Amino acid sequence: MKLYYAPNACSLSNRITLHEAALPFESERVDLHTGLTEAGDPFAAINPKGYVPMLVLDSGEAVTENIATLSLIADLAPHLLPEGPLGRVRMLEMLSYISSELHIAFKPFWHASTDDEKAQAAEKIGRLLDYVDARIEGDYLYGERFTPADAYLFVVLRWAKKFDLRIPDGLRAYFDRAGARYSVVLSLAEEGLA
Ligand SMILES: N[C@@H](CCC(=O)N[C@@H](CS)C(=O)NCC(=O)O)C(=O)O
Repeated sequence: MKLYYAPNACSLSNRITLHEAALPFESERVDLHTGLTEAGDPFAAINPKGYVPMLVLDSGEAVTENIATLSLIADLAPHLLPEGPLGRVRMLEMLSYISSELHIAFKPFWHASTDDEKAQAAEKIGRLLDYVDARIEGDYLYGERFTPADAYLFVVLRWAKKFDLRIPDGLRAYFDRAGARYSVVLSLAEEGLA
């Protein structure tokens, strides 16, 4: 399997989850500014969407969209799913919340925007994180098991720290716990973020 990634992007959650799953994979960096891969190929020719993550299976089939790629890894390593009969649904529920509510709310911090837009986004992100904070069930989102949703949440919390946004106390402790995991330490080192 091959992961196309950009350092510090949401693709980091795939790298962390692949390590949690102990699945072998290779990776290739994409420069999102030049649109070129590490090998010098135009990424748009590989993924017309032009963004990461993209997973290419050994069969040659490509999968994009973080919710789909993280779900795929969980399908290959079901021990990563939250426990219980609704485990997979709970994971999808949280991945969707992180992707379509939280992740997207960071847009003004990544792209040109006014101070007012940034202030509104900061307030919204704080509210969205409060919701997550109130639902942490143990060490991680669903208890003691670190799931793909935890990997994605960790990445979003990294962004919140980077942009100096308010992070609820519970999630600060959560961030430190997640950051100490071997899969996370390894992934950060591999992306040159340690
Ligand atoms: N809908 C996509 C969004 C992925 C996304 O926003 N990727 C960002 C990095 S976190 C990216 O590659 N942006 C570059 C671009 O859009 O040109 C998903 O959920 O996977």
